[in-house]
Amino acid sequence: MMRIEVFLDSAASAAALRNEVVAGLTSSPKTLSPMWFYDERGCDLYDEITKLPEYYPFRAERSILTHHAKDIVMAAQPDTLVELGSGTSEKSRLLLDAMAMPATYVPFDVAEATLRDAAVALTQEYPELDIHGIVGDFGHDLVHIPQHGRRMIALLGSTIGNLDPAGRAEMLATLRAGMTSGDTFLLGTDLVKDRARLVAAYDDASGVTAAFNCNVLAHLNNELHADFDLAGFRHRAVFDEENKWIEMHLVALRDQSVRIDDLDLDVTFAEGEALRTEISAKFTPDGVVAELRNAGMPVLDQWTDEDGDFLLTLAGVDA
Ligand code: SAH
Ligand code: AVI
Repeated sequence: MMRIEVFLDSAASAAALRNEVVAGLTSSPKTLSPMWFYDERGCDLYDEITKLPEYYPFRAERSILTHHAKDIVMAAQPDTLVELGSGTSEKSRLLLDAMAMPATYVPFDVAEATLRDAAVALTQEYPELDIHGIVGDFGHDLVHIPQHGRRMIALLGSTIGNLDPAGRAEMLATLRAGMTSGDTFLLGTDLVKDRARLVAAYDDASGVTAAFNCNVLAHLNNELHADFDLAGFRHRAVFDEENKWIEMHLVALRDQSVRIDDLDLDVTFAEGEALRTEISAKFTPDGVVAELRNAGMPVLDQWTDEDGDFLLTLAGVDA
């Protein structure tokens, strides 16, 4: 069984894009939300990133799931897996394989085509799985997560690291408010490590991450009739030691002015000026425990991969 509910109507998402782009490009420093990476080309480029030798987080998290999906499912006893930012649902299969069938899977993503493709493939692979997909923005649409069943809500891929601490606290509080006794939260987070490995993971030798980053400008050109010259910017990844996060920037290679017709806006960039397109926070196991505890989600267990690169944390709800 499969059904997909779409909460992002095109008018609402166009309005969100317009508001966010005006705010981000008129602020100092200029910023954009990483959510705008994930058009169809962006999803394909992310998929390529997951196969890069430098991008260890995907493989490390998959290795934890390969070894511990049974332990996680045993501890959580879910009959429904809700997955936020599910993408191609590749790693989700490891959790589904460990769950007793029949079960329900709720993939939740802003990228409609990617979610639909994943849902169709899963109906064929898991005949006893009831798939209830949700196309939405987890900044607004968490209220639409179905309430029935004993749910494990998963947020994998260190996607939570794309939020700053205040944004994470807000998202966790919203999630906690929607959870009831017996529900659990499974969180994947990348761990703080050697700066060189961190930077290489976001600035690979073959330039795929650079293409992923620049694609956000093509997305704005398409959606907002802007005239960003992609050759006028270069990709940069830096590790901010103080905040313990990677920042991805697009750095202007020359003074330039960009016209965004749909916003009736002209934006100027000085040579060397950076547009921040993503933060990707890196965590410690204790830090994750504290953030979850503060949100009313006591930690039940934590697992890492062999090299200690990545962390999965299972939390419950406080009484
Ligand atoms: N969970 C997968 C994919 C991670 S990529 C993995 O671990 O590999 C991040 C995913 O989150 C993408 O599929 C993207 O479309 C989705 N996403 C990003 N921002 C979102 C938002 N605000 N609301 C819903 N989904 C979002
Ligand atoms: C999915 N997300 C958490 C990835 C990350 O590592 O921050 C996206 C990504 N950005 C650059 N490379 C991968």
